[in-house]
Amino acid sequence: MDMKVVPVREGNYNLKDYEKLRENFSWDDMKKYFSWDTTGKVNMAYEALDRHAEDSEKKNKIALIYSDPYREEKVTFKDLSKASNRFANILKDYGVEKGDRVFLFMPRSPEFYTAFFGILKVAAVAGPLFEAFMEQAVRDRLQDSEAKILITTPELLKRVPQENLPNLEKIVIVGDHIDDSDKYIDYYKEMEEASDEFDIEWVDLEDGMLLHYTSGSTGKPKGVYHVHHAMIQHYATGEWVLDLKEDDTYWCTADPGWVTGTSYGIFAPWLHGVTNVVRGGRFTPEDWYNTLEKYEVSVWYTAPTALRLLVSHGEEKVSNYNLSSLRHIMSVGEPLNPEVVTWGLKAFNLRIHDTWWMTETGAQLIVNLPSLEIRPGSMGKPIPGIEATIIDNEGNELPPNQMGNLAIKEGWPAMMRKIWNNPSKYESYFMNGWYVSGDSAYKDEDGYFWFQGRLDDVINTSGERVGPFEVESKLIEHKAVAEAGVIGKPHPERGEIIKAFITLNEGYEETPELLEDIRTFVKTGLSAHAAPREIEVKDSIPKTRSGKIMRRLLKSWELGLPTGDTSTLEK
Ligand code: 6R9
Repeated sequence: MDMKVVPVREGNYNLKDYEKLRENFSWDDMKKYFSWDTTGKVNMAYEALDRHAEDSEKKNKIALIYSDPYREEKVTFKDLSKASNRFANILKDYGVEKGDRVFLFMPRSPEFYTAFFGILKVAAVAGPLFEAFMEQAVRDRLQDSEAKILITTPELLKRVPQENLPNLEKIVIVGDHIDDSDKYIDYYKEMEEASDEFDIEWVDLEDGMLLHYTSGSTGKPKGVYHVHHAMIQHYATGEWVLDLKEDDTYWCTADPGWVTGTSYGIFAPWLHGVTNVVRGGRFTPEDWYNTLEKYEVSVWYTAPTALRLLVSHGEEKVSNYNLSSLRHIMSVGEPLNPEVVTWGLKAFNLRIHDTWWMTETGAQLIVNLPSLEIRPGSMGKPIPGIEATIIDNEGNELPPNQMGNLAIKEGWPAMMRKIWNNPSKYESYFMNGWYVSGDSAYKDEDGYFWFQGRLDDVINTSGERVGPFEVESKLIEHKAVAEAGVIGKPHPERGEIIKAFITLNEGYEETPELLEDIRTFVKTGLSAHAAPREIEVKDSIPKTRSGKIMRRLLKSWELGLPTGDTSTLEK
């Protein structure tokens, strides 16, 4: 494999020496950044919001720049703090207490963030749901969490089940709604009447804050439960990885229905008191570049699927915009194809920094720090305070360059504290003191981690292990290929053969010659055994809302099997 390295760049970053950071590091040392170190009282909403609103120099700073095709709004720390006080009062009036689950089923908007902080201020547990969920997905989550209150919009209310939710007491409607039964709360009306003073509910570090539902390879989605303690790691990675500085304008493109949209769309930027851009609605490449240009975004956290879309629309587009404010780009959610890193250097003249973590881990664990050289295709190295390794199925550590299960030494601040209502599922993540990720990877001699696939996705063809990501990366280097999803298809002789689903770039048509050319391209560029024996052209590749290729779904289609839970499928 091509091992070109992208060296560290001076100037743009607050470079911190990796080894020095790791030396004698203790999470306890990070406490000094928070008021609870002296008061003993904690609440994420205080540290991320009210603290700035109380600071005479910060209070009138723009906390949130919200925009969608129909609306643009700038909200200061003070105003967001006051508004969330109002919402906290509403929740309290309706009897919400510490630990109650309050769910949000609504698009990104200033109201979303107001309500979110209001929930934390009463010490309830927030459960954000993707706005594109259909009724069954909403029901599963509200039932399992036994949510007491749901906040939604009139449009989305149609997808909120009205039966079999005995715990759901009230539905807050953000917008016009005619039904005046006392089940509904009119958001705008009550916000006007509520006081903007609120005594925040102080909690313990280990008290619950957030419930994110995520799909595994089997069964119903599981509720991953996070606590206020996580803020230490959000703050720390905000400094080391996001490289946030006082005057940054930061944009995380993720929806808060996904953990990236809360940990890094809410907590990390606001713990650092930076201006946070939120863009609602669907995007075109023009939209993305416009957003970066218009708000002079300096730090940008996005995902490979978005970057690949930009790549497919060409580098020339980038030069139509003034992106001179942009100084730092990061990616998460899926393997970052080396081709995209190379493209980023040309298109933005910037390194794209991959970061690896999971809903369960709550915050970044393996990253490309600005002060580390980038090895394209690698996820980077563990952050300070984190020990990562590769283990075999018995939980033994493996030497460098051997593929196995990526595992993390138990016990870091942002780690999930339970799986809601499912202790045995929670237990199943751990072995010999390691948190076992379910991702296959290897570590090179220098401590860089290389992602190979979800363990359940790894292809075994004629005894050769092939990571679908490697093949997908090669496929999209072909000039005709926009996106690719690769699976192993059972084969009587070879165990599995490689089947690729692809979409084509504009201007290309499916012909037998083109498919053969693509096959040869992989065969000569990667290896014969990695070349897909079958290629099928699609209009789109099924992905989760966080941008992961749903290989499981491709496989079910291929084998004519039931498709199982597809509630996180991007429609
Ligand atoms: C934050 C988030 C977790 C799974 C994880 C892995 C994949 C995430 C990645 C990556 C390769 C990266 N993943 N980041 N794979 N390189 N930089 O994505 O959480 O939605 O729970 O997904 O995503 O397979 O196990 P979540």
